[in-house]
Amino acid sequence: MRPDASIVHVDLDAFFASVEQRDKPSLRGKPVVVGGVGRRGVVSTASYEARAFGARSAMSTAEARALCPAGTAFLWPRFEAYRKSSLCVMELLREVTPLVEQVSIDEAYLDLRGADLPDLEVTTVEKTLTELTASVREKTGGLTASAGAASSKMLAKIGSDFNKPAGITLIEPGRELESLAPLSVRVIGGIGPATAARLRTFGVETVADLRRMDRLDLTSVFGERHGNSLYALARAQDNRELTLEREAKSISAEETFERDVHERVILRREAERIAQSVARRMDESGVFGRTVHLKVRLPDFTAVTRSSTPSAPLHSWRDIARVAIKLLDGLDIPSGVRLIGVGVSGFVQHTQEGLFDLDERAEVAYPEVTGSGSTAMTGIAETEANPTHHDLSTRFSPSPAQLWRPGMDVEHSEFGPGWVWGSGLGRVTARFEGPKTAPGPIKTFAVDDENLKPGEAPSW
Ligand code: TTP
Ligand code: MG
Repeated sequence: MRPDASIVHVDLDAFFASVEQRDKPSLRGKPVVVGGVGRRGVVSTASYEARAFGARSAMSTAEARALCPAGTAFLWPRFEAYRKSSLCVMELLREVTPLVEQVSIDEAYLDLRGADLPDLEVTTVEKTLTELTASVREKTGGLTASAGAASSKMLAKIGSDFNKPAGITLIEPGRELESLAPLSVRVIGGIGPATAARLRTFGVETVADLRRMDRLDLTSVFGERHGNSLYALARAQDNRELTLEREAKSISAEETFERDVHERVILRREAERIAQSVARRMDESGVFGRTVHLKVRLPDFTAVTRSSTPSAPLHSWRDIARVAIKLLDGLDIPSGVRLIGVGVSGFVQHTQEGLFDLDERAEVAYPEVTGSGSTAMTGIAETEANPTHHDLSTRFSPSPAQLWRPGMDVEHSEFGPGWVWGSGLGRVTARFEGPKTAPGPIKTFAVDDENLKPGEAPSW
């Protein structure tokens, strides 16, 4: 523990949902749920308005739908938009101090010892946090951050969580234990619902209660490692420094063949096998990757590389293999291949496994000719327009290549930029507004209307 509150933790509030509300002015102040919107979808995050109804990260979207009122927006994630905002915030943090440890897309630790400050007194640190969160709000077009400052990482993180959203909390050096004592043990990172429930059976609710437990009791109940760490955390013992080295920037694997391979089928199979090993390692690190790289070495040892960045981050080996094989199919390799490699870079940290394990087919708004059952509307239109019967004739229309997912950015040749509000029954409804406009008009088009195209994440 440091003698000063020079460790800061910054975490954006309802990050994905706040970006949606910034970019879609008609959703400001309204319940917004971001995640997989299909039958097996999982909530990534909910706006604070939706949290009031009980919607939470990691809950099934079906459950969130049951909890939230009609008119709640259920949107697919737009990673490109989140990444742009995240980059902007991380840049601002690095202006305060070069000592920044980014821990996820919306969260980082800062070491103020690297900042250009006259001192590290409580008032100076507080002023720094106020200015920092104000500049985040200004430079991101209105996103809010919460921040905590303290003498250790553990306490800085507790601080940033303490007064969310848009809260600043400084835990005064020397008063750590007394600040922590009345709080629920759940504030301590590493104490999840299971540990908390177990502790409750011993009458432990607060950190003060936890401090009354013997080390021996803790280790006999929770095991040596976990028990000792609980003992230390209850005493705010945390000497971790920031980890400044970036984690691995890419994960890749390659295979050299015993002979030069000409057969595409073998190359594709090998690409799949390598994708599986890459995906396994990504899984172990809990990351999704944005860019897939393919490397091919020809018999004369020249290397050919190609890469592709799909619109959403990938984590399943099938998706990685699909992109790699597409790259492979685009190569002209008459002389055969000596070596093939597949890699993934541009990692996004995810706390939750299988989060975007999307059931693509469940999301296709227009069933294929062989599809059974009726067409489902997806998106907000489902709750707001409440279609009572389905036009079965759309079942027999050719399935369009373009999937209009609720929330995605679009561009219309006449109406300009907007986003998909809902789709179904051969139609797509878009709302034409952006971060810098007032709430805009809603228009409906045929799904194959040539004037409507997928758009880019807007600038704010
Ligand atoms: P968090 O910072 O945990 O959550 P949050 O920013 O949405 O809300 P809070 O105000 O409580 O900080 O996560 C950041 C983003 O990461 C979140 O907006 C969406 C994504 N995420 C998931 O995709 N799945 C999850 O289970 C969690 C917790 C977050
Ligand atoms: Mg957050």
